[in-house]
Amino acid sequence: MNTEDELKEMEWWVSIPKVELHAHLNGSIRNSTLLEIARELGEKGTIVFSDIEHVIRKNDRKLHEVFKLFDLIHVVTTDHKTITRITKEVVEDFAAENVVYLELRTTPKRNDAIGLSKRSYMEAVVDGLRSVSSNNLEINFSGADLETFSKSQTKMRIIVRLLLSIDRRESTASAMETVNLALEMKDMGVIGIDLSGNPTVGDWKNFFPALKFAKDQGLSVTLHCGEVPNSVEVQAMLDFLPGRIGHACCFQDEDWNKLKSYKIPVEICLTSNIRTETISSVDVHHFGNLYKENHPIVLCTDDSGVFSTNLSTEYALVSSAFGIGKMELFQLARKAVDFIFAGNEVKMELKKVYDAAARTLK
Ligand code: 6MZ
Repeated sequence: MNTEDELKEMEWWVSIPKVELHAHLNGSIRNSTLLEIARELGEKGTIVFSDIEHVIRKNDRKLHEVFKLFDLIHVVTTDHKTITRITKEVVEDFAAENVVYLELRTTPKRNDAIGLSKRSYMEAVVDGLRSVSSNNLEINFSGADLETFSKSQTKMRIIVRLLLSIDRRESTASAMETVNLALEMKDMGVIGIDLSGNPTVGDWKNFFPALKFAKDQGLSVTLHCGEVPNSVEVQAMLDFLPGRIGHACCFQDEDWNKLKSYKIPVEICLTSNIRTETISSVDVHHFGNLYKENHPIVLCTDDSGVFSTNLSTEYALVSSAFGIGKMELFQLARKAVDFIFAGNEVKMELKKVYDAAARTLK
């Protein structure tokens, strides 16, 4: 394929409506923004810019290095003003490539030194969402006014909902605090809980009480599951019957059997898995088998900033690596609507978006 054909091909993947269900806020920051903020902090003497610059610019990171990078990113981004800014930019970037529904996840953080609480962190995120609407982009994030929103024909539109992440480093009490915060912020677009963070850290038993409480209270739950080999944990996670799981890279036969019999949807993060070497190459990625068996799956980016990708690129990659045609992948994108955590009203709205797109696709 020559460059012109490649560009046309990519335009097509950008043009189809897409649903993003696994995107971490601080992993999705633009590199340019990260470097700009780091440079400013360097000038103020808060950090040494050159120490950070080469880590940010580095592209091939193994899984354990990714978590070191996140600690660094958090030093640079975790204040109210920056959180508001990056939330706005991340949503705008997804909207610009026709992501019509985004479940954005982030870990509420506390830093007493700068007066940051988990709640004020999340309020800064919501401020970022509020500031998204502009002349050419409209956002619906709280569920209110969905009817008016769906009638707007002139602007680009994106529906955003929030998932609060529990970091595997957190204690049970801290995880419980996050779940209570999620319940308090239901009317601000928070619909669920995610368990993430370094998979070699922490114990399922510590998170279980908070996750069970979340589920009992009607919050949806998604779990990072099987990023490293740990069959005991994977089995316990699957038996918890989460609404979805992310990754599923290091599964044994018994894990696949259970996943498939429970029909738990899997958030597939191809580029992330390859870059972190949790899967050795695209052609042996479990996407192939799950797609063939018609298991519920959704293509996602994970950390578009950290792994220099976007959702359109993930679709293009799947198409070329597995030889799947455009219309088949359009149908896969549409099917993802069934696995979102938002309710039926949003699902119906999104199906309308897909039906309209199907009429104009070439
Ligand atoms: C596990 C991950 C992750 O929450 O500060 N995170 N956890 N596996 C991954 N795959 C590579 N990618 C990101 O976003 C960054 C945080 O998300 C989790 C980590 O806890 C990371 O610190 P927020 O917005």
